[in-house]
Amino acid sequence: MTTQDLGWTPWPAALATYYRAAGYWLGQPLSQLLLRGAACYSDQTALICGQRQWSYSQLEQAVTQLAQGVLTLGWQPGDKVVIQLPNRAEFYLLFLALLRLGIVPVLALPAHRRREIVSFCQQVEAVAYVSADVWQGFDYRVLARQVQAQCPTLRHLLVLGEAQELTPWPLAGTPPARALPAPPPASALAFFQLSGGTTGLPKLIPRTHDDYFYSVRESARLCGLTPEQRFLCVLPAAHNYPLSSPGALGIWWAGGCVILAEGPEPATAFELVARHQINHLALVPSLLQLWLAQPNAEVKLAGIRLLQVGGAPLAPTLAQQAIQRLPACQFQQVFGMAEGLVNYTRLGDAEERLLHSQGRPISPDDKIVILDDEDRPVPVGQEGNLLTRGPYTIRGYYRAAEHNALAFTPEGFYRTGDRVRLRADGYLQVVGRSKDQINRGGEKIAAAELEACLLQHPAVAAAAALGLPDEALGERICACLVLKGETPLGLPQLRLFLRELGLAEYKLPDRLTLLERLPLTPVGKVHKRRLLEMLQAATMTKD
Ligand code: OOB
Repeated sequence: MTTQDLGWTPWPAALATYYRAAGYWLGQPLSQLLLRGAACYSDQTALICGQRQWSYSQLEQAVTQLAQGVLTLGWQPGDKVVIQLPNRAEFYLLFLALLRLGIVPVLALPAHRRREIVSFCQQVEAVAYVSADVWQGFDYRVLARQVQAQCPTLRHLLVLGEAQELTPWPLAGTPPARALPAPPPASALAFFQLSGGTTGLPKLIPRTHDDYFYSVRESARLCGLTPEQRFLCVLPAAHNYPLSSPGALGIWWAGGCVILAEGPEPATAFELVARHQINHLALVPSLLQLWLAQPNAEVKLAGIRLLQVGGAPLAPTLAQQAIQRLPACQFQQVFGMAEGLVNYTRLGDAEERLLHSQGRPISPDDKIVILDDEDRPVPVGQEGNLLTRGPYTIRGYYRAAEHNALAFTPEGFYRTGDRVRLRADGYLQVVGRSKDQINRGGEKIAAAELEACLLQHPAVAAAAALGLPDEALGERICACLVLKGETPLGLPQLRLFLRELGLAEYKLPDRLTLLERLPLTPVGKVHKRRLLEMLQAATMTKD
């Protein structure tokens, strides 16, 4: 099948052959992970969620049973299903059941709202949308009905919990214990991750069984995971980092135990750390800072043996604090992206590397290229734009030919939008980014998406969204607006307007600045760097 038929870009045949020959791609679907787990670690605990727990064989049985149930709904291999669930065991059960059947999930985050979910459902022509009933005060059933009104392909709105008139999960009746169809080929599209994005609407990232499985196995190996691992998942479970770097899937490859936390609040998370003898955490820098600021943090976290930090720039001073205050713990920086490439500092690396680098790639065949703005290679040690290609980095976003022509080179290298330096020791240092994206505590916001929403406000003549440096979150979102008339517009009103447009809460501006005009570049684009300097100068005079 061609790229056009599939909607996604497979690796060129010669490279695929090479990745197989090199042993990266084993030709096994991701469901193999679970079968192997049941065979190798059968009675050991695989998953804990609240008061419930599953051994490896129970997990495998529960997934098989759910897959049988899903078949009774009439979902077919190749169908797409948007999943939006909080950190509950059912997220993993459904994800694994769909992978087993070759039904392709789109992994939405609980924070997404109508605008994002409609876009995902429309892009993949989803047959179903799966959500919780109510979580953190938000009623997903209302969202589900709104989404269905805009997405005629949706046949089921499956609700975990109180479903009202929608389709309830647990599914009605016991499914017939029939044999499942053959699992999908490993080269097939397995599921979609979401891109932090740089454009008006979030792009979908097609991951295959072969490529993802490789990144999981290698991550587990180089992070030194063992059956003793007790991993507390505090970040949204669907995100690439807690799912596969090495995340829950890496833990199950290694025979360890995943414990789910509903959220990252220190009080509840610390309680789970104590109750379940947690020894492995994966955090973003803003959470690390918050957790270390809690009273007796070093006592409460004394049992941690592997502390991973990634998703956003980590200040060396904060890294040093963590290393000093948790001396029994291995510290690891993780610089990854849902598109593929993941870099880790290695266990046992010297402190200088742990503090000042973001690691090196998983695979010897992750090709790293660093180019200047004219696409010329820069010498080692010099800053430039990071491009990459390799056995688990996508070759194109889903159904996005126009954007792919910009985001990928003709040779298939992905333009990450990150500004990096390659050190003489082969490690990467992230120094900034060229992409117009805001990184708010690890959550990515495409400035263009927010700007498109801001421009929908009837009072707004021009809009620019910027990330302003912030002590706690790394960056906060500032909306800079030029208004059409004299009618004033305040931040609360603006946030309400954006919320009503159906934009996720984490994309709403933290700050609003009204200007007479936006500074422009010679070609008439908003001069973001100058705008940032103006805002910072204004803040300093105010202080
Ligand atoms: C992870 O994935 P995404 O897709 O949410 O975001 C990727 C982007 C990177 O391109 C980079 O701009 C930023 O997030 N980033 C970092 C970083 N890790 C990610 N920037 C500076 N330092 C780091 N350590 O965020 C992700 C995926 C897998 C593993 C870990 C993180």
